[in-house]
Amino acid sequence: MRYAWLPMLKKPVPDTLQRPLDAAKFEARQIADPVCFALEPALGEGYRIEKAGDGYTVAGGETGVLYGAYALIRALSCGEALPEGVQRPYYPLRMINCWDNMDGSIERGYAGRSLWFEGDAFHYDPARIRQLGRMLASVGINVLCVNNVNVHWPAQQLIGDLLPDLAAFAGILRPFGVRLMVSVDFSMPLQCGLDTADPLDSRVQAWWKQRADAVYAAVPDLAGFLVKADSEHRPGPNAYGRDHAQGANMLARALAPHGGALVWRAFVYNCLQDWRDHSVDRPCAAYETYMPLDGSFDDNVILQIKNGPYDFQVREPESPLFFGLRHTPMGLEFQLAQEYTGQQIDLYAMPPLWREVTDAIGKDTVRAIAAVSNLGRDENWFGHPFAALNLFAFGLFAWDPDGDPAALIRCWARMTYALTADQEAALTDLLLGSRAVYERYTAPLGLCWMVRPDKHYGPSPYGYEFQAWGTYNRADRDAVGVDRSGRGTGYACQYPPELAERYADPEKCPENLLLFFHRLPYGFVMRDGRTLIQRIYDDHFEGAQQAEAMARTLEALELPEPDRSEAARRMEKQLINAREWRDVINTFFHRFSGAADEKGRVIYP
Ligand code: GCV
Repeated sequence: MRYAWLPMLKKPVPDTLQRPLDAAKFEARQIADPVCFALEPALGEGYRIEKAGDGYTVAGGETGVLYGAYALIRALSCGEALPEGVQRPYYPLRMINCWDNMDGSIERGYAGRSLWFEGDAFHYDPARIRQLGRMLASVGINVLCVNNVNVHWPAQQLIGDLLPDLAAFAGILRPFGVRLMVSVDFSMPLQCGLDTADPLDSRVQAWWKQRADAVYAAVPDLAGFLVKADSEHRPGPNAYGRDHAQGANMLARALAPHGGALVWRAFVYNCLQDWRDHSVDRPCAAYETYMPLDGSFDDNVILQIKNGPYDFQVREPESPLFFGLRHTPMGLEFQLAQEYTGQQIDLYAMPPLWREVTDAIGKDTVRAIAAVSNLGRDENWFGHPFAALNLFAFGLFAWDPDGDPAALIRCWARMTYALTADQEAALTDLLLGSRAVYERYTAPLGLCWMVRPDKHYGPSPYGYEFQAWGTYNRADRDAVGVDRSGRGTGYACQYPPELAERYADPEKCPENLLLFFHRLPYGFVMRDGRTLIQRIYDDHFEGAQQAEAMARTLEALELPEPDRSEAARRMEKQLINAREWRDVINTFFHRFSGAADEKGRVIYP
């Protein structure tokens, strides 16, 4: 069992740890001695580190001392200055959402089976779960949602018969400052003898209140419930003619006496759309649902919104809800599992994406930050050894969203491998540029959904075209894309005026979103004078070429085994994928447009 970063922490964690302070003392002794701890409860998750003679003093609140110990370890192992003054996390809720099913599978999981479920029960190696707690604490992640937002039987029982098991699991993570959250099924009262799950029915309200009381009796520090409702066939309040505020508030009121949060996902759209119907446009859906409800949610509700209006596509604009909602507590949802971005085979380092999003929406627009986990039971936890970076950097980003993406990547590289300065710089650059390369060979210019249906790996430009998911590129012999300006579906009008105007004008729209917002003829002239079709060809050819260059860089890094072989094996697959994307997409558009490549490269007939 390898610990993805901090390789110097070789010792397993004793199972006697009870509190974050115990864990902090244990961790600090692995690297720096003497380290003294001063418990200052008022600092909460915050900490302060000071040099004291030959050693250090770490002062902090109950969990802050643990975070301080890890910050000290990071600073010492990266050769960086100690953080000055009191450090506090920017976002109080820094959560991973684990889409783990109780049969042991993980929805969109690319690193093996669940670390804690198997055979419809909790089933885990406690030592490994302690390592997990350690790994999460080392980057400040403080909440883990234990089960898939698609709640499949018997996961409903996590807040029923399985409560003792949930409590035992929570107990293992508690010393690491990690609290649990549970995804719940809105229709659960129906499965427990009531004839309705209507949120305005007093019996339903009483049922949830009694459930919440029982849950908190077993797990007093539970972070709350996470809910996917009226989304992709999940039950929700709409079935009873109730809106999402009514649904969310009913659950929130059951949790409120216990200090729990109700995290309600805004991933709501019609997944039974008729592709023939051009009047419905999926990206419009969430805004249409939630804007009229602004101000109606209780204080302990957090509306968790995916970064873009679709679904973790390679390039999307930020969800317009972040700009529109004024009186609703919001959470921002990213996905570390690379569902549409290479599935932990292709390299795709995410820190630049997160920074782009918080810069665009304003980091203080949201009060919580969550990411779909990329963890699994694989020996190295992540499938691709470099996919560890995304979890590592996510935790630190959630702590300090002003962190520089390149610095986060460099820090991970330094803590994970003993590289020369040149190798470290090469690995940092490789990862920093990996997102742009992936975007280029797969989906440049904001064209979404040209991916193989269901699996979501590899190209299939027609795969989602005639389906019910609301995912169309509408390519024909003249043009490609959907007009989302006011002349078209009107999606661009959901943004504040200045942004709306920019997005709605093809001359002003950021080029990387051009085909997200516009339907354009292949002869459309881009800002640098190239035609749209030529730009599509160029990007795919150049993206695949850049992937080849990445493979050469990787080889030259001479990483230690087993990471070297594992990364090389995955890179071979990435190259196959990149060539496939290049050729399929170029051929697709060549067949429609009939336009030759100006540079005479091979486009298959
Ligand atoms: C958990 C996408 C994924 C689904 C996922 C869903 C969601 O549609 O493909 O696997 O379901 O998003 O975020 O709820």
